[in-house]
Amino acid sequence: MEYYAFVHFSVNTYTDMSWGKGDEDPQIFNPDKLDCRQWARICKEAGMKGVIITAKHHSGFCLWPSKYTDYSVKNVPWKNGKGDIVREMADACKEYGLKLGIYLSPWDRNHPDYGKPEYITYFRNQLRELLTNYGEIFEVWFDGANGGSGYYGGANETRKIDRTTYYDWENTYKLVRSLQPKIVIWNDGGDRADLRWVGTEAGYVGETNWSLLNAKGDVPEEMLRYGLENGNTWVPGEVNTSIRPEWFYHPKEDSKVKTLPQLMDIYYNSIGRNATLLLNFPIMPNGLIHPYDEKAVLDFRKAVKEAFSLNLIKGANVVASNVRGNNPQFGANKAIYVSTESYWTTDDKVKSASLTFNFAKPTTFNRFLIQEYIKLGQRVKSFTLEAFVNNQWEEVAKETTIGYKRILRFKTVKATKLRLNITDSKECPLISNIGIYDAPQILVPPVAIRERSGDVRIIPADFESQIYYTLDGSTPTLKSNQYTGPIKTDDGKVAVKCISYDPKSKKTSALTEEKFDIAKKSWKIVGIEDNAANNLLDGNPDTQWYQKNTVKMPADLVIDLGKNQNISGFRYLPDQNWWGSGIITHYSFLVSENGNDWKQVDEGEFSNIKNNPLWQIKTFAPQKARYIKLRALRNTKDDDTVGYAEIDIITE
Ligand code: FUL
Repeated sequence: MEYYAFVHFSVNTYTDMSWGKGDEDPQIFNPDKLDCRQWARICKEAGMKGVIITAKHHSGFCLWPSKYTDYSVKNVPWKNGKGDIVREMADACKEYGLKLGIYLSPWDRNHPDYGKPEYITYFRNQLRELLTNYGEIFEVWFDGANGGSGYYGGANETRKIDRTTYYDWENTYKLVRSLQPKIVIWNDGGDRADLRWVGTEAGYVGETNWSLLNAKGDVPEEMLRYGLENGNTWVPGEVNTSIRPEWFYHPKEDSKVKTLPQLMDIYYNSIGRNATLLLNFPIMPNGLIHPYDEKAVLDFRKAVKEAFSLNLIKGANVVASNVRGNNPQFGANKAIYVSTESYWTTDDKVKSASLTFNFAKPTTFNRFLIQEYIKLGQRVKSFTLEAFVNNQWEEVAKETTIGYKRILRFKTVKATKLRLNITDSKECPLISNIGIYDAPQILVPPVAIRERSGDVRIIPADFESQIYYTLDGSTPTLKSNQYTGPIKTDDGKVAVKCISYDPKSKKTSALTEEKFDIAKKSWKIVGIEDNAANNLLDGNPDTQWYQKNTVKMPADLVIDLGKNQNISGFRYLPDQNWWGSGIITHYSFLVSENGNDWKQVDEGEFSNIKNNPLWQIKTFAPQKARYIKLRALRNTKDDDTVGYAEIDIITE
């Protein structure tokens, strides 16, 4: 299916939280403009094949009137408790020719029995409702996330489950398959099912990407990313990511909708790397997808279509180093799509082979697309690509796996011939489609950061483009200031808007918008000698600092702001590396005027920080203070390491 949608909607849409706690009052749920037909129309126009709806997220709140709980749309103001969003979604999908998928969170922060065997019965009852009453379901999504704590019917406690045994997946899978024989089961832990998580929510999978894993045993994160060459089970990767930083709607992210270049990167790094793409729309409190998200996804659709509109390889004369039994059924020309059942292949046991394409005239291209005939398995282990330029062969790419689809991007070449060399394969290679394309360049918006000195630095994505910016809130144009180097500012807050401009194509990029709080020039980290600790104040998300071996949880980080400030919140960015450590999940925040007498002003969790390590923003009633203390209570690995990429405060 390649490409389908996620929609995230629940009670926490109304509380601006990433995860509901399970105690949200259903009375807040009132999507007065709810229109699943709008969601379906956008998905359809965006070229998607289906939609997966969060029928029940971690909050436990049900978007359908489940017989087994009152914590659902039965008890909300919307439609006087007579509505059913899963039904409306199913009807809209039918109308627009989309498939319907169901997300049902195993972790339920509302249910009193969560953690006990009774809950599994409840969970299966709900599954039965969802997989019986809404027609054909193409995919079911069993999220493995579990932060422990919850409302749990009023108990308000932390409950630990053993994720390898508690849910008894084997029997749940049997139930699912008996109700929906054609369904695809997604599960990121426990027993392997039909699709795997790729280990990140950032929108990419490994360049090497095997669709195999072993049916049993641990799956380290690294394996989620690359698959397992000799795994014994077919579990292709599904890249799940949101069109905004978070999964649920937050008004503050209206300026953070993914840009066209970001979405194109995601496309090449998911669909272009043998995975499917599951792209999420957060639903607004009024029940609609935001117009910015709609525009972004439709522009994305247009750009993908434009890039792949013309396969320039068609018409080339193709010669293969080997054709199975010299049989034209498997001839070299079958490497360019003829039908879903056609492919080029070699004699048995041939594990390296090449195809040479001779063009009638010099041909310009910057994309290469290739597909294996996947019904007979994923075979190719490595390949190279060469272009014949100025009478000699030049290597354009050297890669590993192909799979269902692989797309390569490279600098534009103009060649008279192209050669694909399959250099290693598990068995004789089977290639069902190849394409080359000349995709238009897309201008990437710049990145703005504020250094510790207070200077604002704007980083262009390439060498050719120019940057224009404003500091007064207005939208930059070519008449605004041109960026030439770090921008001096006073110590106060700064709002930067900037664009890239390519003088050659005369195109401008999407807008970058950043708001920075007071400068950190006079801040000091108290009691730390390590110079590297400055990394957490340098404005650069890619540098970090760890407290380890020296601290035990709870671990404190104390900062002297140099003078009293009116503080109404703080921001924490965890380590941005793929296997980042010391990621704080539970914290408290304290302030002090003199550095001795502390007052706790906030305590809580950073929801979903492990899978989506974004800026965590916490606010509280304004406090006058010169010292701040971020106390880490727990991290994602339950050890004593605390890592910080950045710390910032929010002032009145
Ligand atoms: C994660 C969840 O915790 C997020 O809230 C979101 O639903 C995402 C798709 O999966 O594990």
